[in-house]
Amino acid sequence: MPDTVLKPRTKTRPKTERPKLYKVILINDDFTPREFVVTVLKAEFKLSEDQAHRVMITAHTRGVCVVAVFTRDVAETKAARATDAGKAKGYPLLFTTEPEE
Ligand code: TYC
Repeated sequence: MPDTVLKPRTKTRPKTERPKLYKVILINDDFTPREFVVTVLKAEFKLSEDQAHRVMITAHTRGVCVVAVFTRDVAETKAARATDAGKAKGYPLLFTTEPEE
């Protein structure tokens, strides 16, 4: 077709918003038994015995350890449930959350 004027097409890719992720952090204390920490990590965060043991030891020696990252809701729910599991046994076990950079 002569003199066909083509409209420039700039393809706009719809931006897929990725939800912000939150870290669940395990805090060390002097009272919660190591084995109990491992049990909670396995139950609430689906870690293997090996992974759970490594996370527990890291928190034990360094003071804190990142357990996993989730969307905000999931991170907060899991941190609260894991903290409550300790509280139910009279332990000061604590999990917190913080946004990823
Ligand atoms: N420090 C505890 C002990 O010696 C074990 C422990 C590890 C507790 C990690 C909490 O986040 C923790 N019994």
